Order: sequence, then C-alpha cells, then structure tokens
Amino acid sequence: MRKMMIAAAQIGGIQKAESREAVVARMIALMDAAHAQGVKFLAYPEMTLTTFFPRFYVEDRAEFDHWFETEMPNAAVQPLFDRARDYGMGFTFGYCELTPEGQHFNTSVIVSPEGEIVLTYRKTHLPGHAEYEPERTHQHLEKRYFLPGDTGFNVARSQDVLMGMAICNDRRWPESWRVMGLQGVELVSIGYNTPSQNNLSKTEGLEKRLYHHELSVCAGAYQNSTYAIAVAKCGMEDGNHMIGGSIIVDPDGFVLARATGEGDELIVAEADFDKCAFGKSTVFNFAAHRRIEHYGLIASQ
Ligand code: CDT
Repeated sequence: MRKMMIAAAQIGGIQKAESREAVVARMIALMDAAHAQGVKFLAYPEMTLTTFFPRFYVEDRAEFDHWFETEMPNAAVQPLFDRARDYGMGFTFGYCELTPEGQHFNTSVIVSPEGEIVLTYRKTHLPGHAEYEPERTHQHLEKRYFLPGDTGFNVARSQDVLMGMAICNDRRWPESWRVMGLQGVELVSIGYNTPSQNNLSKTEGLEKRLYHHELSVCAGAYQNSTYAIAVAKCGMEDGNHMIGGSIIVDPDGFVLARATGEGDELIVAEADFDKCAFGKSTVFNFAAHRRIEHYGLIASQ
C-alpha cells in the first residue's frame, strides 16, 4: 500500500493590488493547516501568485511583465519552499514564467519534500483570444500574454508516486490526460481560474460551468485510472467572479473531497496509489486494448 494524505489549497480571489508576499502568507496558512492534518502533498491553483490578469487588455504587453516571475523560487516564494521542506511536504503551484529568452508561459511546477523542482509544465491549451474584442463583455486574453507551452505532458516520480500536471483549460481535453495516462500517471494536479461568465457563455450559468469542470476531471481520472486534484482560484477578483468547486478524485472517478466555498479553503483526502493498478491492468490496460490504427486523425489535425 502506498497511502498518502493529499490536499487541495483552494485560493479565494487575489486583487490586483495584492502583493506576492501577502499571497504567499495565505498559501503558508493553508500549508500549516494541511500539515496539521498529516498532508504530504498539497496542490495550489493556476497563477497562484497573482490576479488572473488576462481579463485585462494592455496594448504594450511589456506593461504586464510585472505579473511574471523570472526565477523560481524567488525571494517572495522562498518562505513557502522553506515551510514545505520543514514539513517534509511536496507541493505544486502555478505562476507566470518569463524565461531568460523573453518567452512568457503559464507554468506550474512540482516541488519535492526536499525543496527541489522535480517537474515543470507549461500550459498547452490556451483559451481565449489575442486581440481586444470590443463585442465581448469580458476579455480572456491568454493567447495575448502567453505562448503555448513547449514541455508537453511529462510525468515524474516524486514521493514514490508518478505525478503529472495540467493547467485549467487542459483538463477539458482528453488528449492531456491520455498522454500522461500512457506514461502510467498516478496523480494529476490541475490548477484553474475559470471565469463564471464571459460574453460567449451568458446562457451557460454557474451550475453548468461547475458541472463541465467536474465532469472533465472525473472522466479524465477514471479513463486513465489516476488520482486527480483540481484546485481553483475563485470567488471575486477585481469585480469578476470565478467558479470554485475544487475536488480530489480517485482512480474510479469518484469525488473524495469537494470545496464548499469560494475562499481560501483546504480539502483533504487519503490516497492509496496502489489503487491505480486495478484500472490500468483491466479495462484501461492500454497495451492490451487500445486500437491506435484508428486514432491517427487525432494527432494529424
Ligand atoms: N484559465 C483558463 O484556462 N480558463 C478557461 C476559461 C475558458 S472560458 C470558459 C477554462 O477552461 O476554465
């Protein structure tokens, strides 16, 4: 048995004016609470350190470089790394990365209990648009501020578990899950910032947005026989609402824990990673049952 307490640290809205240091203090408070419950792996959301700025347009995108981190860890985030190492806790979180070559990515990392970054993931599926669209009531400018990720969906063994990551919109694409599933993934961490409305979804409503989120994560976990932690940054950010609904899901696709509010909130579950083996060796034994001769279209267009 490979049992471990795992958790999602949902983060309520971060306002534009909030400093990295203030956010890291909130993250550490949730880490302290997680430690008190015996948690050994903790997931934070996409873009944990800042407000979800792609809702704002600037003509000169360099004006938004201040939302990006040029090194990781850096001075503002170091206290989080230090606290986790003291606790012997692994963790994952998302941030905006500006590389030495001047590339901008929506990034997440997995950090080992020893404080080493063991895996970096750069968001693949960037939703939204690149130019200001006046007909929209809400802008979603991820395609303006980020390049599509260049890492692909890798996995790494940490804490004796094969771990991988996806970021927000990636969770809606079965391809994200399957690429990690084919590498035997046992825990997928997904941070998200999902606006509850944009002008293209006026009729959707909160309930449908929450359902599609949960459906995607439960299906991805089941179809690849993996645990999943999906964790929101949510609530109100500068007058804009984002859905909550953080969940921890088991390899059968069942929700083990679910956030109830839209603020900073910890949810915890016990995982037994040996339970991933059942699905992987039966109905989702990929080597035995997949028919890749019929899947070419998926990767060719
Ligand atoms: N951050 C992010 O990728 N959000 C998207 C919003 C798309 S508009 C519904 C998401 O898929 O949740």
